[in-house]
Amino acid sequence: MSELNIFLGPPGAGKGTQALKIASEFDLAHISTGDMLREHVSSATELGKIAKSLLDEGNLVPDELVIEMLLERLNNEDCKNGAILDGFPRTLPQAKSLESLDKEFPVAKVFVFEVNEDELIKRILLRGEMTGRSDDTEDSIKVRFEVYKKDTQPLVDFYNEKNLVNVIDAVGEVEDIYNSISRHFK
Ligand code: B4P
Repeated sequence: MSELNIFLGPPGAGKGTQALKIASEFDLAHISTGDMLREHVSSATELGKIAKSLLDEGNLVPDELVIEMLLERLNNEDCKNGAILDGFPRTLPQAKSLESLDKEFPVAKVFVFEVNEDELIKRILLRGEMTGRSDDTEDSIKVRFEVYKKDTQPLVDFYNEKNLVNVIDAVGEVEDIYNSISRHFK
């Protein structure tokens, strides 16, 4: 049995930053569906060709494609000790797809990152300037926030009903936020 830990939160909330640190400290696989999709785009795979414009606009990639990609990834040897899911699930169908894996890959904890919108915009635009990431633009940010509210935020209630949610105040120093998450893994 390999436990899954879900990092849920709006774009720019620091999920990726914290997932990297927690995964490395506790020997867990770090699975970022955003990173995986960007790799598909840069290698111009069939999935990458479908995903490119959706990512750039700030829209989600269709559930069936992301679910298939995730399920395949969970077969990797590095998931045996458990994994951090960074950016998955993002919709109710995606969350339900995990329920069907409950025996082998139960969801152990869900961390909900809370950051106000002004701070999120600041972080994303700064990253856009520094890295040139093609979805870190004002137009795409607007869409990403709308999509988050409509499709992803309902998952907080979904996991609250299962008593799995830990709310994280994700504004402040990276190290302080890391400490508030890591204590749940000790
Ligand atoms: P992601 O790559 O997951 O992008 P995101 O949600 O926008 O998160 P991001 O990487 O910005 O967040 P982080 O919080 O780490 O997804 C990109 C796209 O892929 C989606 O829009 C969608 O199209 C597609 N996709 C991915 N998963 C999908 C799924 N399951 N289903 C369908 N489509 C999917 O960024 C934080 C930034 O803030 C960083 O620059 C960091 O340096 C900075 N930061 C972190 N902590 C900070 C702190 N404490 N203070 C200040 N700055 C901080």
